[in-house]
Amino acid sequence: MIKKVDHIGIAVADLQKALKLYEETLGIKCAGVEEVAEQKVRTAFLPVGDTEIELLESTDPTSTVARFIEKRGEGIHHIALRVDDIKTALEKMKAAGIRLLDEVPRPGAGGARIAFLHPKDTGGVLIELIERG
Ligand code: CMX
Repeated sequence: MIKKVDHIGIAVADLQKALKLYEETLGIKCAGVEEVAEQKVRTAFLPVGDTEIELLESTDPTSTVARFIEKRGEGIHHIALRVDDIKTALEKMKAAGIRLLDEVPRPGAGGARIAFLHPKDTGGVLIELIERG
């Protein structure tokens, strides 16, 4: 069911400052920045090999990313796993007793369809399932 690690989401307090580290110090080129209004975040995608790093900066103090940084500080926020059929994948997760944070997939950055699983049911890791068109 899982095709690959699509991306690793990292919560950052200041996107420009984080990009300086990733681009200038680590030498990873940013492929684009996009605002996901529904999630109240600005995201930067940095392809690395077969996967990507997604930097997430909150655009509103009430966003989930702002709350995450307030509680836990900056750092790895989620792991996104690519699936071919997100609807079937969600049905399987639900049948396995995992709480779905999104019963119905919603739009993510880059035109993808995404849904999150509750980290309390997945060993403390926030997992995003992602289907790309
Ligand atoms: N990874 C692991 N655990 C997490 C977590 C994360 N990213 N975010 C929260 N938690 C834990 C908290 O530490 C807390 O645990 P304790 O009860 O032991 O303290 C528990 O989950 C509940 O957290 P909370 O802060 O009380 O509750 P929230 O209201 O912040 O909800 C969650 C947490 C995961 C349900 C919520 O963040 C959510 O719905 N996330 C999915 C959407 C999302 O993250 N969007 C941003 C990225 C968008 C994008 O990539 O485009």
